[in-house]
Amino acid sequence: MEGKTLGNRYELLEKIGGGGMAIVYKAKCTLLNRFVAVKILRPEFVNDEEFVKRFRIEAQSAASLSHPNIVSIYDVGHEENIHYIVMEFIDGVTLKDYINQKKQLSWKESVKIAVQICSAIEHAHRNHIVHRDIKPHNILLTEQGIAKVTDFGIARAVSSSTITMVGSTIGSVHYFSPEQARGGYTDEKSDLYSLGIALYEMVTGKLPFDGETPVAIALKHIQQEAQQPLEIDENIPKGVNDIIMKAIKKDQNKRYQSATEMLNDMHRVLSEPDGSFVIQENQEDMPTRRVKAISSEDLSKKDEYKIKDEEKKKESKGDRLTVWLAVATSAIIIGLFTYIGYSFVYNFVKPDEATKKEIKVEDYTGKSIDTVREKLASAGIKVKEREKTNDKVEKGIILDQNVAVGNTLKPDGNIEFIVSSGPKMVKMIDLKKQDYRQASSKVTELGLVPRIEEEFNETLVAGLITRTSPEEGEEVKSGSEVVLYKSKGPEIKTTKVPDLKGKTRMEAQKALADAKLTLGKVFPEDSKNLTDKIVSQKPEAQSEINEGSPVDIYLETNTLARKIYSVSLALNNPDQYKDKIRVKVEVTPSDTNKTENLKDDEIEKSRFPLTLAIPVPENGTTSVVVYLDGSEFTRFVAP
Ligand code: 3AM
Repeated sequence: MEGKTLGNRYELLEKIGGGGMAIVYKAKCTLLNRFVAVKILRPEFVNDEEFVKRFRIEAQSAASLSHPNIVSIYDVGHEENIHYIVMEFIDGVTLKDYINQKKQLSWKESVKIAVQICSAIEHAHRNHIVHRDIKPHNILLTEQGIAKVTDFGIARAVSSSTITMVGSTIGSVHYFSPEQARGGYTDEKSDLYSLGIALYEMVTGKLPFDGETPVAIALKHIQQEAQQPLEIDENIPKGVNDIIMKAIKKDQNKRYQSATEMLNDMHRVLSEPDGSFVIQENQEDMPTRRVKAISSEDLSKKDEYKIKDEEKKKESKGDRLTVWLAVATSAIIIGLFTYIGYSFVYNFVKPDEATKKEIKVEDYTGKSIDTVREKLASAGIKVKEREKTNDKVEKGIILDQNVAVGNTLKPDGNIEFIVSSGPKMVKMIDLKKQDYRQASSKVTELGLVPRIEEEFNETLVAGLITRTSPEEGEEVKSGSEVVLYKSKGPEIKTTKVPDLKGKTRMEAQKALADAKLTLGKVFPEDSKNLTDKIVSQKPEAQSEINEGSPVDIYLETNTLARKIYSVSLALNNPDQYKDKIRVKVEVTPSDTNKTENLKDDEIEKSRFPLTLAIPVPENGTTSVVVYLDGSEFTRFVAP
């Protein structure tokens, strides 16, 4: 295969891998001069027409997905017996290889990867595409740590018969939901189950259900309870454990009901790893409850002890408090008396000199440190300062002082002030193109308050941040609001369909681009005898449709190939005719056996002998009848 060019533009460079269903090549698109990955369906599937058809349809619908965590599909095609999908080329490894390499990932890294997979799943589900084969082999990790899910919707093409046919696809059974293992109804929740298993594998390095045969594994998905990740590794936070256990519930109704729900919990667990926020449906049904009932006596005893202990603690705490209060009150009373006594004695005995130098301490709070420092310094007092951030008080204003108002300070005395350094400032970070929930929690972590506003964006999918206010790098007061602009996706505008009839394909493409539309399917699909001329279109010209929608075109089918045979027609007796003669020529080609008028015109007598161009089928003949002024003149068979 290497060296072969598909679709006139994809030059296969090297084989990079092979899954159960297809072989993947690195290729170069010579038209756009970029690397792509080309996935070629294995020959054993090619003869299954139904399979090939579904493969194409699914690949085409998956091609409509555009998301940073989904491998983009560029093209789907076939040539002779080669069916292929052209995809974005990812320079990286599969998540399976990554797990095998590292054995076990940290909970944080695992959740960060799972968040990306889940937002890809969320986007696909919004577009009514269920993956059905989420597994670490189908997730590619770029060097920058970006996870990209591949093979969206393609699993639907793989019927159960093909799964048993190809040994390596059996690998998927480790990630199959119980309903898939049972061959039951699969839906969005099945993808979330598989993601749960993948997350389990990432954090523990183990698969929850394993066995000798695919059937044994499938049975375990259906019947066996998984061991909790926390029991395998106690360092796994409770929140992560709970998310996994909810995602892999046997009963579809007890699982996460949407990717969005699971995504919300995963975002939350990043900042509250040990939180108990994962809502478990129908707790009463949980098998652990009976276990609790058995040991209820023990539990209540323990509780009793605990309560007693706490009461004791409280009591002793109470005793200590009384002692402290008594000590403090006595100290205040003693202090007060000493002060009164001292002032009294002092007023009588103070020397004049001393009065001049001592200063009475005022309330300095709310004043500028510069002014106060100057004043106190001139009285010889040493001023110490400590800075503290304060959201409400301007920089340089005194917040507190360590010597109380009314006390006196001697010339070499000390006073310490706490001075405001203004509000705590936070530097805004770059959040563009990030998921809005992730961006929100980052803003909260910075000590700011996020507010979400929605807006249309031509390039970013719904849910990603388009811009922020304040912008990256700006300094803002801690606790202030940050507006996160969340993309609603491109604004859908409508446009009028241009009339494509009579145009060539190229002209149509240009007219469609001008009207912000795209070229849809070209019919008839497989005919060889096509003229580059459009005969009809769908939707019709002048209809109003969404911008970006496809318009299908129907090309004219070529008339059958003909050779031209010239015959000269001379009048036997010219005088018999007037100046103008009505000439009618009927031809019947042998391949269609349909009689058509080749000519039916008034012709000047002077143009005789008249040359007739008779179309003759490649390997056949054409019967010709000539009428002059309404009566048969001659009939012959050409050539
Ligand atoms: O067989 P390994 O794990 O080395 O990385 C994918 C995997 O490699 C690679 O093809 C193999 C079978 O899936 N692969 C799949 N899609 C790819 C893509 N879009 C890809 N490599 C690059 N870009």
